[in-house]
Amino acid sequence: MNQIPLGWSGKKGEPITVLLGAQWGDEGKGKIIDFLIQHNKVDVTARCQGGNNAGHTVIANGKKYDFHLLPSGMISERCQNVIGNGVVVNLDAFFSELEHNGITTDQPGWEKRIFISNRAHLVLRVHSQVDGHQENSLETKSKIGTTNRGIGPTYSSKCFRNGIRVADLLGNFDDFTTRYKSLVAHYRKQFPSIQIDEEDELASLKKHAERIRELGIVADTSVFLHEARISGKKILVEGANGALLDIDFGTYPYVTSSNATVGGVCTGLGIPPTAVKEVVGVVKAYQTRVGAGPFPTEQFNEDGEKLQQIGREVGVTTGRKRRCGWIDLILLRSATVINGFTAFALTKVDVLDSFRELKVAVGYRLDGQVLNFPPAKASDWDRIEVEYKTFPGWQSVTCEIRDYESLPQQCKDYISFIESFIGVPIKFVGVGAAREALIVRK
Ligand code: 2SA
Ligand code: GDP
Ligand code: MG
Repeated sequence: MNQIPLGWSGKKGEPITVLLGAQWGDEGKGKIIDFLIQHNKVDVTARCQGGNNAGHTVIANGKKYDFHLLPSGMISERCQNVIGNGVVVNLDAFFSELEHNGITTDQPGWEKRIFISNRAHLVLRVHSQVDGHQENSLETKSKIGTTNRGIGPTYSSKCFRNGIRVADLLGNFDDFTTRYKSLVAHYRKQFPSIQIDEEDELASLKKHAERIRELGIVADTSVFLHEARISGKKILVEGANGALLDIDFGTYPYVTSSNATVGGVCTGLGIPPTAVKEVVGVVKAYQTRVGAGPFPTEQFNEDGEKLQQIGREVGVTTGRKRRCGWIDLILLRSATVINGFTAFALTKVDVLDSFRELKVAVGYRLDGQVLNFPPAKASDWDRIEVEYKTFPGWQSVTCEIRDYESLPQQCKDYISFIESFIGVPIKFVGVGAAREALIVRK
């Protein structure tokens, strides 16, 4: 393992910027991260939670990258990248993602720019199989609609305390084998029909162990981040999924299995809350969700279809169609209460260009009572009545616009309303998928 010397000096260090999804994921985090890396001259990007369930798209250098487990900073040769202890790591996916995105071929020395935490938990084949079995065992209306990547079962193993960490893989392989077999046996008792070729997976893990040992990419990443901070390096944390998928504050149980809100940054990287300065929330100008679960502003009509088609709302990891609806400011406000956003990036505004009318959710009622915060009980969601404010559309093309003032007045009114309702400045406005299709407000 890569030993990083801990130069404890009590120095405060460079403040950290955090970027988080403020809805159900797929807000366009990848694109904003790519912008911030260049604009703020970021030295280190770090993932703190989730695994290869995420799908972050970055369009740059005339190429489309899709990152699932890798931090998006991998495309930038100036950036070092961290997969923190809070991330669950599938090593097959790690190496195939590096190859698929051309990192191993186009970027000699890439291995000097990525560190995996020795405390990160491994996603094993048994976890992926259990993910599928658990979903299949649920009645249709209770299915979560997971990405089937074994994320939930891996976090379950972590909490059950029989999970296996990257450090275990780099230790004595006989000990690792014992732990591995006992984990598989544990799940076989619960799901007798799972099919795991243990010897085959162990052989593959042994190869991975040799490769990551040779590459020297496993480290105590909290020490690495501490050292980076005190030596004045700029760190950007890349949240995955989104606030409404958070295991505690999301639409439970229709959530992912990690904290996608700001608390997950500290626990998932081993950094103190006092190190975090900016918390940028990425917000889509409308709302989407992939997988099952409550979605009060979902549109089962032409508007919903139009958003899906114009916005090309298809899952980056699974290829599933995303459900679509109007932006929900009650949910955005709750995400802001939890995350303390200091700025928003409002993305995909161009997708709304052709709409004659737009709606924004501004109130919830449950059994006639005004609700200021989303319900905690899953069954309450079905009875929520949404109050909307309607806006006229701007019906003109925005994708070439680069300065805020040149946006159509109706578009600025829509943006200003969101901004004043939540009380967080919208600093970035996305008007297209390309790197340059972004308005940065002064
Ligand atoms: P899981 O697999 O246990 O994390 O699934 C639990 C719920 O979390 C949702 N989830 C996501 N939602 C949006 N985007 C995600 N990433 C991919 C993307 C999704 C895809 O970028 O498009 O390709 O389908 C993501 N990952 C997890 C999931 O849909 C469940 O509702
Ligand atoms: P992430 O998971 O938050 O990184 O988002 P995804 O990559 O899953 O989905 C966002 C999609 O929207 C990607 O296809 C992006 O290329 C695209 N995108 C990002 N910002 C914009 C924007 O402002 N306008 C348009 N039209 N597309 C955008
Ligand atoms: Mg995504």
